[in-house]
Amino acid sequence: MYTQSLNEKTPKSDASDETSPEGIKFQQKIDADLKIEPYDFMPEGYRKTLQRQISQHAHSEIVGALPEGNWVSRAPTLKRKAALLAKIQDESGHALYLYSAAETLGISREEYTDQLLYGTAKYSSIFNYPALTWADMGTIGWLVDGAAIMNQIPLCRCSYGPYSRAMVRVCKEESFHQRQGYDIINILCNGTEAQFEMAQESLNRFWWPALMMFGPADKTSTHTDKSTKWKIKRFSNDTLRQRFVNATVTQAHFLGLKIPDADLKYNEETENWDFGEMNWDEFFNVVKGNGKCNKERLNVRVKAYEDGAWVREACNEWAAKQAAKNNKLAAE
Ligand code: BYC
Repeated sequence: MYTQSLNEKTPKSDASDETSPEGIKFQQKIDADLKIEPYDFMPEGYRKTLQRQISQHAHSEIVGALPEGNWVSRAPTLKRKAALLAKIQDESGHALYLYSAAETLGISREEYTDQLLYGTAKYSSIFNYPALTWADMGTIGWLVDGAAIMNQIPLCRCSYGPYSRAMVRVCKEESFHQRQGYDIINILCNGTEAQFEMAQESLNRFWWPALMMFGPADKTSTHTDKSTKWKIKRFSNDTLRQRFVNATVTQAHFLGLKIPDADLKYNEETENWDFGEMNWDEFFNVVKGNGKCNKERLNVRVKAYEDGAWVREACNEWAAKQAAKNNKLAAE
């Protein structure tokens, strides 16, 4: 989509450039709600923040398909199998748009992949939890894609053009994913007692990890201030988390499910659902790589990448042969 941007060197700038005349103009553009495009001037901090966030987002889409891939062969009906396959395909597509948008910032997709597989790049904490039952496919769609939509709709208005445009399509597809998840849970909740219990047990395991997707509390978030100033972030982590809780509690109650939080209480004054304290030790532990599935998820990706090396080599050989043939024809 944007790979032509790699053909020429993207303009770079030094670290102090936020206060330079170009840096001041850049901020004025952001303040006026104009988009920043790949060849425009941008401070190095802005570029780095976007490289980090967009690539983390792309990695999340790829790793996010792994818990679902596990359930394709075990989906209960052909309809469910087809929907799950379509969802996984959509997620691979999201990763492609996002890697393409990230490439416009001067790092190639291969380098981003390297950072994930052999470096310290992150992906969303939520995908380090196992999908143990069929109900988890419903909960993941309902809560994980639901949280993703809450976080990503504002990204459609992000100041960086390629990222904001990629997010428009991503959000439309996430909306379908959220509905298919809610539909699975709805059917289970209206089924047998055992099916209802399966849905409740799944909600019990995924509720808090879904809230953690929004990132650390505002007071400990390291990037929010700068990202808000640059209009990469439109709302803080806590604001979006609260909106998600407000929307989801009502849905859970409609289904007859109980949110696993003894402190959950409607606050008439703020018109929000107040909720209990998050287990931040668990969050940071997962982010550091020590969650239930971190090692397994990464190992699967490394194996897939290394097993596919011969395909990449064959494609490069073929492309080189074609180029040589075309050059020879052109010279005749
Ligand atoms: N997991 O300063 P903060 C999806 C890291 S949905 C892991 O608040 P920021 C999907 C953060 O990177 C999921 N790490 O950061 C859905 C930073 O560490 P570094 C993907 C996390 O960036 C269904 C540190 O904590 N969505 O793809 O301002 C199926 C401090 O945090 C997490 C996106 O990526 C976390 N949950 O705000 C398939 C959306 N939270 O980098 C796929 C785009 C925080 O300094 N991203 N950290 O070492 C964002 O909106 C923001 O990056 C976040 C974090 C709100 C996630």
